[in-house]
Amino acid sequence: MTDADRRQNALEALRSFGIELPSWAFGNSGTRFKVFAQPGVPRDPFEKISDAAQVHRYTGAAPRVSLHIPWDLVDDFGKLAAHAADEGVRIGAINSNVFQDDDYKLGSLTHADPRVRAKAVAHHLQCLDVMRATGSQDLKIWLPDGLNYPGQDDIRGRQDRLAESLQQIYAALDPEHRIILEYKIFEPHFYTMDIPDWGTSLLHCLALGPQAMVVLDTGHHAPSTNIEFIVAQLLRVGRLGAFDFNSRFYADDDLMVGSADPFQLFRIMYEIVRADALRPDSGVNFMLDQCHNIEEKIPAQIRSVTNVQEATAKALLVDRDALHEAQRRGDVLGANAVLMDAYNTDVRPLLAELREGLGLAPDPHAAYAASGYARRIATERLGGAQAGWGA
Ligand code: AOS
Ligand code: ZN
Ligand code: ZN
Repeated sequence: MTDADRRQNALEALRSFGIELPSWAFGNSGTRFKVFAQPGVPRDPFEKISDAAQVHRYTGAAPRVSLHIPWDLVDDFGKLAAHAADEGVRIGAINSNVFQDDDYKLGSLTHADPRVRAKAVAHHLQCLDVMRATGSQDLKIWLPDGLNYPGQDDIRGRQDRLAESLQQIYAALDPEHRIILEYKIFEPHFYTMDIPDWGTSLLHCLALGPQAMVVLDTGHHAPSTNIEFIVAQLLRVGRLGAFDFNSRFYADDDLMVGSADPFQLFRIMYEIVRADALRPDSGVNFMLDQCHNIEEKIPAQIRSVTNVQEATAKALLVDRDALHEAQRRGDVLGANAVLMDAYNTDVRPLLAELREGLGLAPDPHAAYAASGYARRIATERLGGAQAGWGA
């Protein structure tokens, strides 16, 4: 395949590549020290979707928005889905929330008390109803459950209770639904989490059945974990359901994807391309899970989308024949050079061409800045409480 052919293939693959945005990226957020308010921030889930739609309008690559229940609770979810359609986007994954209720202090789906477990299961069934009303297919489960002290509870008993609770939720899925199950090494608990790693998530998914898949949040690992290895492994067994993309320097930083380590993002996307998992029907939902504390939110989401697109374009430009040949010959330096050549390519002109082909401005950042939207929402959204990272 020639360079020109690879370029054409990359353009074609990128045309149908979509990244899902989190509704909570558009609300006010901060750290545990302070939440910073920004002018024009959405006052309700409808306005969050309108803001997310701006990102799609200028990138052409962000067609869905994940919701969070109860932060995005509305009386009429059909109306919210219709609003999304009017704005040119769709509702994506529905995130449950079992981390803000006193009942869940010692666990939710793993809790020792059957009453608390039943309440947590019922919350997930409510999320399934939201999925039915919005046309969403993914129920995203991240559990805050875990232990702070050795002996605090029985590690194995908690796994058994988790399996049983998940089974009850799984049994309520419609045929087109999936459970996507996230893992996290630590936080809010520090001795152990109940789903601390991809192995635990995968074991639960395998026990549940084919409609259960693993979510890989790029910020949820120990430093220097080889994340692309996990990606390759989960793809091999057909259980990579979704990403929560973000960037981390230290822990679960939730910063803009690709900002700390664009090379890691490229390596991850190469494994995706290698497995032909970029296709919209591959079953991998490419979501962002980020908060923007000090930077403007809509431009930060645009930057995140373009960062993922750049890493993906580079991954698509890898000369895989040359790489395979070098690997077969045992040419260590040659194989590494093939990968680095693609990584060092400036793909911004390719992405500008992609956007022009879609009828968009070549630079989405400039186009959004020129649109006047930020000024308009700052003036129009003066009344009412602004939505925060939570409600
Ligand atoms: C928490 O650390 C996880 O990343 C979850 O995906 C969580 O639901 C998300 O950050 C929104 O709260
Ligand atoms: Zn996450
Ligand atoms: Zn997280």
